[in-house]
Amino acid sequence: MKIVYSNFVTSVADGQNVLHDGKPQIAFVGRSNVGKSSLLNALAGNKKLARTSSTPGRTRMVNYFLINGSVYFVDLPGYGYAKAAKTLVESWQSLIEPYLVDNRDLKLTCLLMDIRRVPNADDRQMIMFLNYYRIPYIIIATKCDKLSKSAIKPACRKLAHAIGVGDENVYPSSSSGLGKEKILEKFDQFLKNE
Ligand SMILES: Nc1nc2c(ncn2[C@@H]2O[C@H](COP(=O)(O)OP(=O)(O)OP(=O)(O)O)[C@@H](O)[C@H]2O)c(=O)[nH]1
Ligand SMILES: [Mg+2]
Repeated sequence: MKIVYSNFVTSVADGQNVLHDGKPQIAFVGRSNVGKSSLLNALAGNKKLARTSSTPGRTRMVNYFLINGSVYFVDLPGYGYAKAAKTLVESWQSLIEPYLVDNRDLKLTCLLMDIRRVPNADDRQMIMFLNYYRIPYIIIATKCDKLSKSAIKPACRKLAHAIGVGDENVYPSSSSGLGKEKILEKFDQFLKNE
């Protein structure tokens, strides 16, 4: 997939109003602050597309970005932000879950995990959830620029091992564009498999 243009379409604050217009969707989920919005921007080659912030909890709605006029990248609120436990439960129940379950337009979910961190209970719950509902997903390891080049592959392997998936399902990335080609290639595969 070569991304030529991208634009913001809409934000949805209520799980009842998620968008279904027949265009395929690729979603970005993961802990708050893991780098979902930043990765989406890196892939699209547009730093101003999704809002990013060093303060966790920046993305609070389901945000739809149209890529090349034909595929949505969907930025979801993060989970696991301890200081906003109540809001978190609310956003999970009111947005993340209704977005993901029975979403016929959702072709792939990218579950993001910080390459430097050990998966926590929230991440494990997310994986169980994706498995339970048979939602196709890949793992994207974020912030790989924080590691030396030689440390990236072993760290991805360790992450794969920790969550019980094959090494080939973990894709290294960074907001500077590392890993972008392979991730976009993978997107193409899932979009073709309709
Ligand atoms: N070094 C480095 N920092 C990153 C990278 N990706 C994101 N960040 C930083 O991590 C912080 C969070 O990034 P966001 O993209 O806003 O994270 P998010 O997952 O969308 O966060 P929420 O919307 O709050 O759930 C920001 O300060 C980013 O600059 C990366 O690849 N490398
Ligand atoms: Mg965000």
